[in-house]
Amino acid sequence: MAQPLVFILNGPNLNLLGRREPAIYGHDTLAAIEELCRRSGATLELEVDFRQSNHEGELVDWIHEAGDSAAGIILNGGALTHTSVALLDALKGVDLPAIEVHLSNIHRREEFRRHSYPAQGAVGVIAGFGPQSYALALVAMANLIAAQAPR
Ligand code: CA2
Repeated sequence: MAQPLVFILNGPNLNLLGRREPAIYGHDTLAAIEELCRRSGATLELEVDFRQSNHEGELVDWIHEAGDSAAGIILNGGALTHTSVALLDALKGVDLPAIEVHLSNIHRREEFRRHSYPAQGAVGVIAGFGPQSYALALVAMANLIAAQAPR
């Protein structure tokens, strides 16, 4: 039987990970985080579609695409987290469980990072555990999907 598909969507500048600001975001590249997600997904029997874009509209399009083809969305909106009503509306527009993730603990940082728009459309938020935030989100997503599945 096909495994449930989870979209893991990453926003602006996350492609720069591992090259700058290691004190905040660590030394792992986004490719290394994708590999972690693939391994965690395989253990949890989830198929992972991992993407990154620097463009808000492309992220909105991918959320819509997930609505047609996926069982759940894990979103690190990057800086768009703090500005994008469009990402929130897109999450609200699809009938899927969503989990917001962040590498850093956004509540320990500048005031402007403490508010998230997409969080209002998410089941929950996991922040501050570095790349492990993604692995923890996959465990939570596996539980959400299993709870929905017909028994
Ligand atoms: O902690 C997170 O995961 C963030 O979503 C990362 C975003 C930031 O704007 C959010 O407030 C929290 C930043 C993405 C990565 O930015 C980099 C910039 C320069 C070098 C490396 C990464």
